[in-house]
Amino acid sequence: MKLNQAIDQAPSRDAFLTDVWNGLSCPQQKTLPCKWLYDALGSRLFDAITALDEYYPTRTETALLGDIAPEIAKIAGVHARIVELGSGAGVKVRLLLDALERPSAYVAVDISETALRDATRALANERTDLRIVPVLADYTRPFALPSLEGWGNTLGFFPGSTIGNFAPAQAIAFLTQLRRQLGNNAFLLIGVDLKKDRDVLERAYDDVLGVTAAFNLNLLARINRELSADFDVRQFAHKSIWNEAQGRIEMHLVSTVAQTVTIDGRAFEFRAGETIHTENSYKYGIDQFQRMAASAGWQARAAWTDGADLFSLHLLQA
Ligand code: AVJ
Repeated sequence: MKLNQAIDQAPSRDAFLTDVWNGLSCPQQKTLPCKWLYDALGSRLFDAITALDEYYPTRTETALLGDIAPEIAKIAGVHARIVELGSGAGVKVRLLLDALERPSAYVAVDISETALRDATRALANERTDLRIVPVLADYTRPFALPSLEGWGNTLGFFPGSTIGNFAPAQAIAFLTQLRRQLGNNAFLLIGVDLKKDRDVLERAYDDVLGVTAAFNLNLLARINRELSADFDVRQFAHKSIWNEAQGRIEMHLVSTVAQTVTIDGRAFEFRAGETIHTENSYKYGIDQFQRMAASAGWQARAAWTDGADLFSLHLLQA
C-alpha cells in the first residue's frame, strides 16, 4: 500500500463565511464562488451531471483522452509523476496512468474531503505499486505541493474545462502560478471546452432531469448546514444562460420572491427576481486558449479536438 496520509490544507468555515458574506453584500450583483459547490453532496451531484445526455464535456473529453493517451505517454516519458488539480472521482486519470510507462507518483488535489478520500482509496486498491499523495486543498488559493523527487517529468493534469470557471485574467494568473509550482520543463495537459451553439451549451447547464439545478441549489442548502443560515431553498430557482459577449455560460440562483435571509447572524435582502451569480464557464477557441497560455509563460506543444469539435485537450510545456 503506497497511499500517503492526506496533506490537509482544507479551507476553514471562516473562509467560507467570509466569501458568502462578501459575495452577498455586493449591491449590483450578488455572487458566490463556484468552488463552494463541492461539498460531499455537491461532488456527488456533479458526478451525476457527468452522466447526463445533455452534458457532453465529460464523455467527449474522456473518449479523446483515451485516444491520445499513448501520444502523451511518449512525450512525458518513463517515471512521470502526475499532479491533478480537482481530481474528483478520479475516472480520467486512470486513462493516463494506464498509458504512462511506470508512472512514479500521483498527486491528487481536491477541495472535497470525501471525494478525495474515496477516489484515492479506490485507486490505491487497484494500483498497489503507485505512490499516491492526496492533497486536500483549495487550489485557487496559495497551497503547498509535496516535494516531487525522482527522475521523471512532472505532468500537470487539469481536465474538465475547470479553467473555464476562472475569468480570463484570473485564468492567466492561475496558469502562471501553476507553472511556477510544477517547475522547469513540466508539462500541463489541460481540458478546454470549445465555443458552440447556444442551444447545446444552455441544455448542458440546464438538463431536463434537474440535476444541474439540484447541484446549484445545494450551495444554499450547504450554507444552511454549515453557516447557520435560513435560506428557504424552495424560494430560489436555477437559471443558466449563454453570455455571447463574454463567451461564457453563467449559472444563477433566482430569488422568486422578495425575502430576507440570515447567515450567521447577518441579514441579507433579496428582491423578487434578483439573482446570485454562482458560476461562470468560459469557452475558448484553440488559438484563443493558446494565446492565454502563452501569456502565462506556457509553450503550446500540441492540441487535440474530438471529431465534432466539442472539446479540446492542450499539451503545454513550461
Ligand atoms: C467541470 C467544473 C468545469 O463548468 O462545466 C457543470 C461544472 N457546472 N455543470 C463546468 C459544472 C454546471 C463544470 N466544471
